Parts: sequence; structure tokens; C-alpha cells
Amino acid sequence: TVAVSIYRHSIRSELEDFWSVLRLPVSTSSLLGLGALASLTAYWLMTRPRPMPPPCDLQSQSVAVGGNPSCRRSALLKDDKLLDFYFDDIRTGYDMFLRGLQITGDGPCLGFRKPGQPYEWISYTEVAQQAVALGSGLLAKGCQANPQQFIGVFGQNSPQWTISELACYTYSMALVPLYDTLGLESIIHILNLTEISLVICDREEKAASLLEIKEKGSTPTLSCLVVCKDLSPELVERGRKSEVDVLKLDEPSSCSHIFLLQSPQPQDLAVVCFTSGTTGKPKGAMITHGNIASNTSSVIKILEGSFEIKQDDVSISYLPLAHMFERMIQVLSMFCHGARVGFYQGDISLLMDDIKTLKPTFFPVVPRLLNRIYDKILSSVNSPFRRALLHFAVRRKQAELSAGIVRNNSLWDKLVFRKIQARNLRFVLTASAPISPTVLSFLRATLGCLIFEGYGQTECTAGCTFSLPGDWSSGHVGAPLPCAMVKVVDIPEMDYYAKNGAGEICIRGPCVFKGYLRDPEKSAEALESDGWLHTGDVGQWLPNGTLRIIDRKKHIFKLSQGEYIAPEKIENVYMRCATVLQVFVHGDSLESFLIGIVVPNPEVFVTWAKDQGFVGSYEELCQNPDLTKIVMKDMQAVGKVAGLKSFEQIKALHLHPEMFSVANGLLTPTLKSRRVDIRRAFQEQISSIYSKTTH
Ligand SMILES: *[C@@H]1O[C@H](CO)[C@@H](O)[C@H](O)[C@H]1NC(C)=O
Ligand SMILES: *[C@@H]1O[C@H](CO)[C@@H](O)[C@H](O)[C@H]1NC(C)=O
Ligand SMILES: *[C@@H]1O[C@H](CO)[C@@H](O)[C@H](O)[C@H]1NC(C)=O
Ligand SMILES: CC(=O)N[C@H]1CO[C@H](CO)[C@@H](O)[C@@H]1O
Repeated sequence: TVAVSIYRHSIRSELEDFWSVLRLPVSTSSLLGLGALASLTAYWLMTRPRPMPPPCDLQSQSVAVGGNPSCRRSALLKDDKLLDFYFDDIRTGYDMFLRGLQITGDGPCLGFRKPGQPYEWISYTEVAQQAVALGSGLLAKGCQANPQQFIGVFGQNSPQWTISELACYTYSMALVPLYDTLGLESIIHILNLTEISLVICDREEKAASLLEIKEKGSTPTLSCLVVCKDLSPELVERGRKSEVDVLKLDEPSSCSHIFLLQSPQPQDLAVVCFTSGTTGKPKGAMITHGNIASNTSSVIKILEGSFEIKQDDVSISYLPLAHMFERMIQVLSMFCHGARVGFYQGDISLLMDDIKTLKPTFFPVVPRLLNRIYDKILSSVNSPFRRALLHFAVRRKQAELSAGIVRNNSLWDKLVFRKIQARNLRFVLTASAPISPTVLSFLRATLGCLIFEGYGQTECTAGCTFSLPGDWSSGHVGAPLPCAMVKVVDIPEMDYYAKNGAGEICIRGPCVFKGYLRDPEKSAEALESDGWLHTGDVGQWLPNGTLRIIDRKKHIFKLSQGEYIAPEKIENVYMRCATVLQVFVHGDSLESFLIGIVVPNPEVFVTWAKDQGFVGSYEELCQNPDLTKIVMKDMQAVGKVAGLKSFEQIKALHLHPEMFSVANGLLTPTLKSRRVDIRRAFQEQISSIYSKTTH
């Protein structure tokens, strides 16, 4: 009663105030004042920030499974049963496309553009028809409609790529994406391992490069190449000589016979994703339709209620379709909701123009690109005043973020960020590598759209954790997706223990892959018999149930005296030497000390050597044993400062004048050292050093 009477009283006094305002002598200035007040109030009401309703208590985003705190699942699940499907009737990647087809029919699906032109769109119905026609053409060429039939796709992102994928799914065939950065040797290995007979190529050059392999006799099973455009009669003729049918894309699909559709089952293989690891030959991760459906369903589940993908949403496709991440986004976010995907022109330097034309609402990114945007924003403010204003505005927006509010219509957005913000952009998803918390938090503030971070790898169909809506803090990769159970296991040699919530991240659930194609040994290394996938990443559980990636389980070995060595940690220390450009640390359990292979930094090495009293060209200096000793002393000094133990320091050094690169096979496309290959390349020097010092 008291509360009610207070309420009544306040209402009454407000009304009285209101009338008393009206009784005031009416003057122009007071009317103006009133109008200003009303419009300010209306403006505030319209633009009043509202926090996004979080899907669960953000202070406990994951739940211990079976009382074991190091093993956790999403807090969005009712019990320990993981999520396989979101929509009951959508159990395969193919079903997701069909759902979009059902929603929109003649609505736009895939878009492409010629330079300087607007986007042209292919409708869902047309895409489905083209997929059926192409699939039928493949069957007419002797392919079988079952998941043991592999179809290669070799090309840049384009509507034809996606149509080829859907053609495979329409007839339950499995897709094997090929891409340039794999390198020729790996492509030969893949074609040989999968015994592929047919590859769809986007351009004639790709077909020609495969034909060349066939001519050398390395890929006996290859018998048909389909080229999407511009096929010259010479190549057809050249193919005929080595018994390879070279066709244009519309030739196989113009065949009049349409085969009965053969939809895949959830347990059927959808794609074999080859990834080039840091060592050895590429491994083909086998991903099923059920894997795809579970991961996408999980993301839909997480966004439930806070973000809904709508039919008029648009995504831009420029990240390689050969990787799971990009394809999941298309299937997940776009097809399943009847939304659109526009392809970039194929030239990354024109990406910004494509974005301006397409105006995507959904933008998948990798951290590298976000870093570039961050640098660009910072370098565009050159006066001290504008820089101070920018930082102040960013801090104001970050304060809102920590209250769960994301928006693009605050005063700061209008004053400071308007030029930076992309029109229509609603959703950004970053994954595939760690992003710096500073960059992420800065961009969340400045871009004013939702930026989610995910963590995962191909082997768990791209994703196993995901940031929850409402938690806009950075420095973690979110909580387990509803399709994944995540645990950390001890790594005693690196001092990580599950009882402290830290260890190697392992994943189990419907998104985990089925092993590597025809490689039981590697499969057994990655997958335990009870289904746990070992990621090789080291994670730490945070008190609110999110996961932080803190390290990488290293290539660890023991020296002969029994000490554990993590060479990558040591290399990271030696990298701080000004003279060192690249370094590889070698040792093994038969020897008692470590050897370094160093590529000196060509920009400073010659002048530095001169200061030490040595003259000569870069190559000559690399040969000089006395100078080599001085470089090693330098490295040891840096190592000592960084706290390396004596057995962790190199005791011998070889200087090498040629950089490790992707081209000479010593780095992976992601610029990590291929340790096995480097060791092989320097086997002679390594053996000679060990034999000299031990005998
Ligand atoms: C292809 O595979 C066969 C065995 O299946 C092997 O003997 C051959 O060396 C392989 N060729 C290449 C180029 O890898
Ligand atoms: C602000 O965000 C909304 C969606 O959240 C979007 O529709 C709108 O275009 C954005 N406005 C600007 C100016 O960026
Ligand atoms: C979760 O914990 C991390 C680390 O303690 C913190 O940075 C983050 O802000 C927390 N998230 C929320 C929503 O409180
Ligand atoms: C299908 C899908 O949603 N894939 C996602 C799986 O989860 C990871 C991260 O958690 C995302 O990056 C993928 O996009």
C-alpha cells in the first residue's frame, strides 16, 4: 500500500508539474525550449542503449560434466546430452540448403560481379537445378552416387565452386577441395591417396597443371577434368593424348538424362579436408554431414534470441572455401535461413570495392584482416587532438561493451566512428587463429557491430567454442558449443595440470571428425578410441566457464641426460637477437646438447660483422667459424637473460644464408617451421657437428 500511494503521489505531482508548465505564459522561447526538450527526450528514448539479453548467466557459461571440473559442456544444454540437430528435419549439410530453398525459392542465393559492375544473382531454384544437372553429368561420366565417390574441386571461391559442392551432396558424393597453397607435391599425394578420377577446375591453368602431373604418370586414376570457363581446344587435344577427358562445365551438365536424387545420410562422408600440418604430408580429415549439421546447429542455438539471420542478410565469400571455416559460415548462416552469399571478384586487393558494392551484413574474418583494419584506423588519425578524441571515444564505448551494450548510434558513433563503420554490417565472426584482446576490444567499440570469436580446427568441423552474446570481454575464446564436450588433460612436461584447470584441450561430440582418410596411424594419434580429439593446443578454464588458449603443446623431446626440451619456446627467445632472422633448434634423445640453425638477418648482419672486425659478403660471413662463435655467444647471452636453463642453450651453431620459406618447403603456408623437413635439409650439418664434438 505504501508503495502504491507513493507511486500515486508521484504521478499526481508529475501531472501537476505538467499543467503548471502549460499555465505558464506562452512565449516563443519557452515553446522552443519545450520543443528542444521533447526532441532530446525522444532522441534519448530512441537511441537509449539496451543490453543484449544473454542466453545464460555469463558468470557460469559452462557446466562441469559428471562432477569433473576439468571437463565441461555448454550451460545452454539441459543435461549432458550434446546437441546433434537444431531443426528436427535438418540433419545434413544438404538439408540446410534445402531449407533455404524452401524458404525463398526464387530468392537470390549466390552472387558474383564483373569488374566495376553491380552484383548479379543466381536464385536458390536455379542453384538447385544447376546442382542436379551437374551431378547428373558427373554420374553420366561414370561416377557413383555414394559417399565413397570422391570429386575434386580445384579453384577460387565462385558460384561454380558452391554449385559443385551441392552437386556432390545432391547425389551423396564426397567433396575433396584442392587449393594452390598446398603445393604440387601435396596435390599429387592427395590425388594418389584418394584415387580421384574427376576434378572440377575453375580455370584452364589449373586443369593444365593437373594434366601435367598425369602426363608424368604420378596420378594414374585421373581420367576427367571439368573446366568452368574458357577451355581451349589445345588442352582438350592434349588431354586426349594421355587419356584424360577435358570438358567444359556445361558439357557434362547438358546431358539430357537427370538422375534420381540420392540425398546423403548424417553418417555419410561429406568432405575430405586436407590440411598441411607443420610436418609431413597433408592429412585428409573426414567430415560427415552429421558433423556439419551439429556445428551449425550449435551456433544457431547460441545466437537464439539475440541474433537472428534473416532472408535479407548478405555474406561476402572471400576466405578460401577449401577450409571448413568459410564453408560452415555459408551453410550455417546463409543457406539455412534463405540468405545470400556474394563472392568477391577473386582479387583480394579489390575486396574493399566488393564490400562497398555488396554491403554485406555478415562478415567472416581472420585475425590478420582485423589487425590490418586496426592499423589502418590508428594510422588515419594523425593530429594529437584527433588521436586523444579517438581514444576517449573508444574508452566510452568499451565501458558500454562491458555493460553488454553493442550499438552504432551513440554520440561517439556519430561524431567519431561514422566514417569507419560499414553500412549494414551486423555480424563479424573471427576464427582460425588467436586475435589480440586489444584489437578485438578496440574494433568492437569502433565498428559498433557484433563481433564473435570462435575457436576450433578442421578436425572438429571448424568449431568447438564460441563467445556468447552479451559477453563482449576479450582474452578468451568463449564457452563450449552445445555440440562439444571440452576437457583439459595434464601435460606434466610443460607443467600444466588439469587439477589447476589447464592442459591440452580435448574435444568429444557430434562435431568431431571421423579420422584421417586412409591413415590409421595419424588418426589414432589425434583421436582416442573413446572419441576424444586431441587438439595440441593448451587451454585454461576461467572462473566464468570460458576457455583461454594459453600455449601450444610443443614438439617436445628429451635430451640424453633426461631433460625435457620445448624447442619452439627456445626459438622464440633466440628470435630476440638482432642478428637472428630465423632459427631452428635441434636436439634428440641420443645427444646431450642442442644445435641451432640460424638464418642471419641480411639487413643488419654485414654491418654488425664489420663492427666485430669481419668483412665480406653475407654468404662469406655465414661461412666464418669465428663469427659463428660470436653470434652463438650473443644468442646465449639473450637466452640467459630470458631465463633459459643451461641445457636449453644451444652449444653449437650453423649459419645458413638462405631464408626458410614456403617455396623451399621449409615453412608451411601459415609460416610455421616444417620441423621434419628442416631437420632433413640440414641432416648433413647436424651429423657433422655431433660427430665432431662427441669424438
Ligand atoms: C601413389 O601410390 C602408390 C601406392 O598406392 C605408390 O606406390 C606411389 O609411389 C604413389 N605415387 C606418388 C607420386 O605418390
Ligand atoms: C547500425 O547497425 C544496424 C544493425 O545493427 C544496421 O542496420 C545499420 O545500418 C547500422 N548503421 C550504420 C550507420 O552503420
Ligand atoms: C570471464 O572471465 C574473464 C577472465 O576472468 C574476464 O576477463 C571476463 O570479463 C569474464 N566475462 C564476463 C562476462 O564477466
Ligand atoms: C557451422 C559453424 O557454425 N561453424 C562454426 C563452428 O564453430 C566455430 C567456432 O566456434 C566457428 O568458427 C565456425 O564457424
